Amino acid sequence: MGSVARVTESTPLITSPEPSVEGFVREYLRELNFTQGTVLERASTNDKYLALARTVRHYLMSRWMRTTNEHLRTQPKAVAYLSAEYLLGRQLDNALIAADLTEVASEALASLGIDLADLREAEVEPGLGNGGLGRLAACFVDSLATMSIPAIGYGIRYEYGIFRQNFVDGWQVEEPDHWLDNGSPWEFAHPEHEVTVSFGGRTETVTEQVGDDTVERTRWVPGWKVLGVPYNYMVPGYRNGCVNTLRLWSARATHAFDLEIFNYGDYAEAVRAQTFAENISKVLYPEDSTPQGKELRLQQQYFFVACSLRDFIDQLLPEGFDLHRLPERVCFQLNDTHPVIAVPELMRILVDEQGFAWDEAWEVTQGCFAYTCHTLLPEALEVWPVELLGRLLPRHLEIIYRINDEFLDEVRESSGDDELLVRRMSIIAEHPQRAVRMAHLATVAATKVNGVAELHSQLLRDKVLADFARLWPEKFTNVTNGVTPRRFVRLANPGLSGLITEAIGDGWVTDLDRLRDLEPMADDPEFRRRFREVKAANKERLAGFLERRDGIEIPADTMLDVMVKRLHEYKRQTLKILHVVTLYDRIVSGRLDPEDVVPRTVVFGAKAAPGYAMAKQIIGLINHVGSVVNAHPEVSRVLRVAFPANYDVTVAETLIPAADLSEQISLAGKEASGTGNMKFALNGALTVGTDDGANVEIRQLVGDDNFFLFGLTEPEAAAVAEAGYRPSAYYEENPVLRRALDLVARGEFSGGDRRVFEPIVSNLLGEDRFMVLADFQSYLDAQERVETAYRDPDAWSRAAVLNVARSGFFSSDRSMRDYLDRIWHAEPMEA
Ligand code: B1H
Repeated sequence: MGSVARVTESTPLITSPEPSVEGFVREYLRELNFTQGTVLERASTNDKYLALARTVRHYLMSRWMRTTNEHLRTQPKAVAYLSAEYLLGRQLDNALIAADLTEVASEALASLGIDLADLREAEVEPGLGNGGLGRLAACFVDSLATMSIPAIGYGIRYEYGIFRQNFVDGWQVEEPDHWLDNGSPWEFAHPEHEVTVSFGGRTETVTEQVGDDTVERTRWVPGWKVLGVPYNYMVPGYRNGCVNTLRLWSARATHAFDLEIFNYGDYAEAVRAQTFAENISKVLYPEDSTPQGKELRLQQQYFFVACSLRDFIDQLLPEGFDLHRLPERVCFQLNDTHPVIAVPELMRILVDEQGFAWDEAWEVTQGCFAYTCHTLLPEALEVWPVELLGRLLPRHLEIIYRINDEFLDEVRESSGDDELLVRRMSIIAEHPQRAVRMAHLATVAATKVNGVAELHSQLLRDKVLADFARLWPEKFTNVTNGVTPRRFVRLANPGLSGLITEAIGDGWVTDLDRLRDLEPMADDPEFRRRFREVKAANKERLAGFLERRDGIEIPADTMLDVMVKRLHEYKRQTLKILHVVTLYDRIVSGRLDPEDVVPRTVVFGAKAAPGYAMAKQIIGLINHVGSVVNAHPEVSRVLRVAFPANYDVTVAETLIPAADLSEQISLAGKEASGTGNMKFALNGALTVGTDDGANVEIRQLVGDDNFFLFGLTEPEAAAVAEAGYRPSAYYEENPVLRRALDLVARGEFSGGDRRVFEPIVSNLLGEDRFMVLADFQSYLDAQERVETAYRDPDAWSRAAVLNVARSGFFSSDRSMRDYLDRIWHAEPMEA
């Protein structure tokens, strides 16, 4: 703690080797022999992979050191991205591509009789996130590095990431994700930079003499402490010399804590205490969008945020830096409410530790934070019971109360004491229990609040945070999400990347708007033919992958219809499966000649939160429908269902480039943005989708002719809900829907057992909160249009190419530019 000197001047660096095949072989064998401690003949695949990962690091190392030194030396305004999740995906290929080393490495390994492709497969991806929110953070740090923005990502080094999903008889079973077991060659532990984090205890008031005045100060007397050890990960920019840092914190027991107990002679208790402390970074909570108010989760949030603020102030600012000027040096971007406890933490540092007056501290704090909201679902807005927060962080609770008091005074003043409004806006909710509303705290503290797509930001202003938007209209802004073209096109789709580069040069990788230059190619039959070739090859690659990985067989030459995302009722996987059931029913009952059906393979990928019973039921339904469909001799000639278990970033990278049709079918007004939708469009899939989240912007850009729109709009859905939605009316009036639901209800997919899927059926008929039945017919109609369009390969591939050409906007580089212009006001470093 503080024992390590700050780097203020550049020390001499050993420079990274120049890339050459011979050089790479040398570096590689040195790693294998000297670090891995083995020889080629006896090396396991994992040995070879670890040696390769470390070798690749050599080539990025001096860029990393140089980038870090430059940041420390020039002290530019930096972005500190605070996120409880980073869904990184495999690191090897990304590092190779960033360093432009793929060919050198591949040749070097080949000369040693090693296939690079085999080693890629040995990497277990760090799954330190649930879904879109965590993957977005990973895309953002990639873009920040590629744009040479001084930035650091802060988060948690979970020992267990998102669970591994297995299916047993079609039902989800979770297993722990031992991602660190085979070694973690991409991280650098720095125990010498450990940070102490306090919890519990009480507060007390002390009187201090300041000059002639006596002042009262509050002091936190904590009950227990843990240590945070930083683990650094390289975040390489794409071939630009910049390598930023992702710093993830791991919890350890404090030495003092152990000693005290050891002195009592209770060894076992001391070890137990250690385990208790280390539990904090043990496991990622697997809820996507509906947080459970668990104590350990609040501990995680405070833990990583306290470590990160300390680290930024102590390690990244020069000694003696005047913290009044902190907003000139940093913007802490809050990725949803999970890190919002950073707000009272910074206040505590400034007021209690630095002796700032409250108002001064508040001004600094308000200048340092910005908040991104990622949801519209009321149940997803985090609240912490006051009882729990006060027990774990008593000083922070006091600070939150004072922030609230002063804020509510402002509300009273501006509203003429509208007490209803005051109650609605209060940071403290009174019902059903007294609790801290983290989104309100974030909104009050932040310089800017942004939604993640145009529609979402509008709904935040009009509905979710409407009172706040009326009070502070200028605080609210939008930044539409994006995805990194490096991983999701260049790395995942080498075939398409090659085709694009041949046509328009390789500038698109870092300037995705250039994809516009492809537009004329959409009318070139030869280009379309080659585009189809690439698609076909990607389908073949996918078929091989699923065959090897899951033993799933995918027929060649069918329309690949893909729905991959977390399992959630609002995303409406049930709507998709009801479409499959309808096709099945029509064929089996002889109403539809299989000859008239466009053969398609429907692929699902989805994890359900382990405690989300309905989501797990839906997974069971998909698998059971799939088994019946795939086993049916007539139906399976034209319709297949594939549901590979454990959908993750690695699966996404082979699946998305092969897709023809992208399913984005949430009820309008529920999906904040979606980012899978962007990845599909960029890889030349057409979207069938509702007017929701970023679908709205995708459709505007690619054009109505190249997008299959269906369903209620958000205002329509709101009106239906207002008028009193009756799902059973749709069931009664639509025979096609009735037949499909009846099949499920009668046990067609559960061996005749009507009880198995009864909860799904009765939920749809009784409540159907996300209006699956209301949108059913419109969805079937859209799928008819899909079939018609797919029958004309030339027209389809024209539309697909236009999707690629017009989706450059969805690069996360563009998202970064928007954050820089609207929120961060930071500048790129000189090259
Ligand atoms: C999104 C979450 C989320 N929104 C709570 N909210 C979590 C909420 O662990 N938790 O408790 C975890 C995740 N994730 C997603 O963010 C939205 O649903 C997507 O629409 C959006 O594209 C994505 C990125 O903005």
